[in-house]
Amino acid sequence: MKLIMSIIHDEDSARLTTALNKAGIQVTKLASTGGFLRVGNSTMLIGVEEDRLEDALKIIHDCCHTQKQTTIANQPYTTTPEGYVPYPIEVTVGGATVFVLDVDQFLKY
Ligand code: 2BA
Repeated sequence: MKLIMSIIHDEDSARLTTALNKAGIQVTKLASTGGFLRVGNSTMLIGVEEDRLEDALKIIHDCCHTQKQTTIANQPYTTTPEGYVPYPIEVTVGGATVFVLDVDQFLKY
């Protein structure tokens, strides 16, 4: 068995959950926060048998889209007598950051 941990944009989470459920793949959504942008994203925990792994990865690929987001850079753009001048930078987020882990044991009590 494999555990997929996938960090995705909040906006994609409902579409992804629906698509996984339609394919008979169970998922748990965790509310998470990115360390760089410090805004909310979603972490999806998906446990699958190995023969469903590629199905699950394809669904994640198809449901999650890249997005551009703007943040304030934490490095000064210029130094002035007044000091620090913050400036906006644009980053491309996602579609999905995916980790695939081996599962030693899967138990339900
Ligand atoms: P954040 O940490 O909020 O990062 C959002 C986006 O900002 C990243 O998109 C990337 O394009 C950019 N970024 C991140 N760190 C940067 C840096 N030091 N300098 C310049 N740009 C930077 P993604 O790479 O698609 O990542 C989306 C979210 O996935 C991340 O949100 C984080 O929550 C998670 N993530 C990505 N890689 C990870 C990793 N290796 N370990 C754990 N979480 C990860």
